[in-house]
Amino acid sequence: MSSLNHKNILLVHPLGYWEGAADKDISRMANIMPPLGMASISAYLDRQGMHSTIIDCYARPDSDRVIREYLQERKPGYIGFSCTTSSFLDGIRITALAKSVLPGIKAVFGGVHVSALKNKVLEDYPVVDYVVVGEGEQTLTELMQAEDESPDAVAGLIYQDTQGEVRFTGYRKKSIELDILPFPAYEKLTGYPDTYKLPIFNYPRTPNSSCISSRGCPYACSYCDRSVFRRSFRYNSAEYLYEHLSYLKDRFGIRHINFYDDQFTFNRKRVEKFTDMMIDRPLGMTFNCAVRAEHIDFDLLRRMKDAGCWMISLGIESGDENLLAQHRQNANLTMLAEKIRLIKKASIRTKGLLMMGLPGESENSVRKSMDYVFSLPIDDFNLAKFTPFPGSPIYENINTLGTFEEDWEKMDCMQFLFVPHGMTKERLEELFIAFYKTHYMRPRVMLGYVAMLWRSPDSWKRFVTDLGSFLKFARSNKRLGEN
Ligand code: B12
Repeated sequence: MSSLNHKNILLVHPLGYWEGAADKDISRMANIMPPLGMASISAYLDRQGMHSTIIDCYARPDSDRVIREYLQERKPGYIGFSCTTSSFLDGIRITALAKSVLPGIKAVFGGVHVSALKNKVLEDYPVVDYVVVGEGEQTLTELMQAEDESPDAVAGLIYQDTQGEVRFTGYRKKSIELDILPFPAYEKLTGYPDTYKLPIFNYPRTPNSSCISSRGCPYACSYCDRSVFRRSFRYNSAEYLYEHLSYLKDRFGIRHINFYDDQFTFNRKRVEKFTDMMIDRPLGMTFNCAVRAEHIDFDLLRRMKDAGCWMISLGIESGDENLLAQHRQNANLTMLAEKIRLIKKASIRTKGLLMMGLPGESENSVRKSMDYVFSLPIDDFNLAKFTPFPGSPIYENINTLGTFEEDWEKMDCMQFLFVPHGMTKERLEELFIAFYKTHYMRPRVMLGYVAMLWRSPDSWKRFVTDLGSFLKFARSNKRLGEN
């Protein structure tokens, strides 16, 4: 359809939660985070002379109508989707809607789910025209520049050739140097920063935002899908990072940042430099980050505290060392406990990230996890229901390790779709509730939440405002999706 503008793309972040939970709208209420991958692509495209608009369905309850109107008025040549497993089918639904409005529009899918499934996406969902495997900035720009003429010359792309064969042009030879990227196009996210909310009790003040300063993770845990960045680990320099935060402060008034890097402290020198800059030229901002125990020590933690670090999350996953050793490298619970104590000693809040229902999980291993977590000075924790994602090493032989109901829309880590041998779904649910109940009933933890009245007043405001929905949600035995 020649009237379409091939230099224009509508980028859509579809909803990634199961319909059963959607009516409670807990996901929107609990935490809404900016889709940083799409915002990065959008800023990059604009710099290359393309036009892009972002519609984040999480932030726009009326997104179908907004999408339809945009397509009718602006007639973009492309519609692009950023999908996790749980949001993929919503992306497919919106593609059908888009093609009914603009029959010639091309649908491009990117993100973790399609990067893992590759050719299968086009084979099973003919409504999809292109899949971008891995980082999207350059591949999408080249695709839009090619205007359908020679997609075979665009690396990182899956398309259907004139014979109807689905082809992958192969991985891009070089990963992007992160300091050459413009800052994500936050300004294109409707209502940013106020529409976006970090999980309650996870920040001291507002406005706040999430941010990414590196890509990739050098580790290979059984449950983690690394199809997008594969084994690479790249990061923004301390200078770029400082500039990024100054920009967020000056342009949007952001006062707290949640870094969602897989390994914020992996490069010690970078963190030393960054913390020096934050101490010498304070921005009046605080931050949270996630680390691996191997990559922190007391000296670094003290610097981080002085630079504004408010909370550190640490992947514990399980308190059963034998189980842990089956799923991640360097499973050393003694070392992990020492590092958690060091974080507390540096007066930084700690959050433990755990999973329940991994292959090999038993009544005994859950008890061990509870004993372990409750023996530590952890302030908060998140217990995810283990979900085997396509692209994760464990996915390959998951059906030999238990029973797995592979229902993508429900794969939001809030349901036990996988039940390990020797366990039942009902028992896992009971243990899950027992884990949280025991945590919240402890006097130290209760006092910690009371202290949040002055440490994170906005969280309490949100909690009280949304109490009805929280209670309804708690009764339905689910836990908010967060990490
Ligand atoms: C931040 C984060 C969140 C945040 C915010 C998510 C959001 N709004 O984007 C929160 C906490 C809300 C969250 C929630 C969940 N998350 Co999460 N999250 C992440 C995390 C840590 C970083 C994502 C990110 O910003 N990366 C940085 C950007 C630059 O990378 P990117 O998004 O991948 O984008 C690049 C490419 O993928 C590609 N691309 C992306 N979109 C598009 C679109 C087009 C058109 C094109 C061409 C290319 C393209 O180009 C981008 C730039 O190069 C990742 C792990 C990771 N390190 O990536 C997990 C991760 C994405 N999450 C994961 C999961 C499981 C979830 C939850 C289901 C679980 C839960 N309960 O927490 C929910 C569901 C959310 C949903 N919408 O579906 C899994 C997804 C696995 C899967 N197959 O689904 C990941 C991969 C972690 C893991 N390894 O297991 N998450």
